Amino acid sequence: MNEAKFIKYIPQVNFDENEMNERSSDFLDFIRKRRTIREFSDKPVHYQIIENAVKSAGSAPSGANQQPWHFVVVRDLKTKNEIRIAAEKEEKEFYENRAPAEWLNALSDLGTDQFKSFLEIAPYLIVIFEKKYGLDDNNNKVKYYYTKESVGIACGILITALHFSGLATLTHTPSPMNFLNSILNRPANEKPYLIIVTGLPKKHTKVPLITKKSFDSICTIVK
Ligand code: IYR
Repeated sequence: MNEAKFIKYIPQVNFDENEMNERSSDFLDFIRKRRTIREFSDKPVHYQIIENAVKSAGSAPSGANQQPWHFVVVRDLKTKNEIRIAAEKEEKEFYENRAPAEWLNALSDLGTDQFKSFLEIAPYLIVIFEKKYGLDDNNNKVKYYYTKESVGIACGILITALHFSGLATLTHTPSPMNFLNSILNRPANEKPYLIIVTGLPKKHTKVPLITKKSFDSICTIVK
């Protein structure tokens, strides 16, 4: 059995209660301004912003600290075009044949369709892969734990970091997404999890008039 090693934990922040209240309320105002957009500007975005956001995501907690994620940042237009073509093929099938009426009805307020020009127009696609298992130096499988939960948390931090930097995002999930393994040359232990499309919004773009559930309906307090 390996001996776990510990170092002293130094709290990075030490706010008084008023400051904490104010910060939590400021954060709430800020995060509520996040909206998923579907029309992007083609204006370039400085690469370092994307790298910093991915590094933020990579700081996420994960099952047994196994960090079961891989991020592919795509700026190359030819690759974005290949992804668009493959995604639109799946989406056409989804909207025309695969999606049951109930699903299409659930999407009706969002104004989505099979056309995904944002995959080419937005300056960056960040494709997140979930590592279902690891590989050791001899290429033997290493079991990974809670990979879905871990990658979900990392994606939440990624979206928050991009929003904090002033960029807009779209969480895109063409289904199935396995074409991303071949286009992006990723190994079989990695399963595409999400595409985060990011950049600046197209001028005057609109977002659907939707609301979030009330606090009382999403939370129960046990006193
Ligand atoms: N993947 C399709 C459909 C879609 C599904 C859900 I659930 C959404 O919240 C939005 C879209 C598409 O991208 O159009």
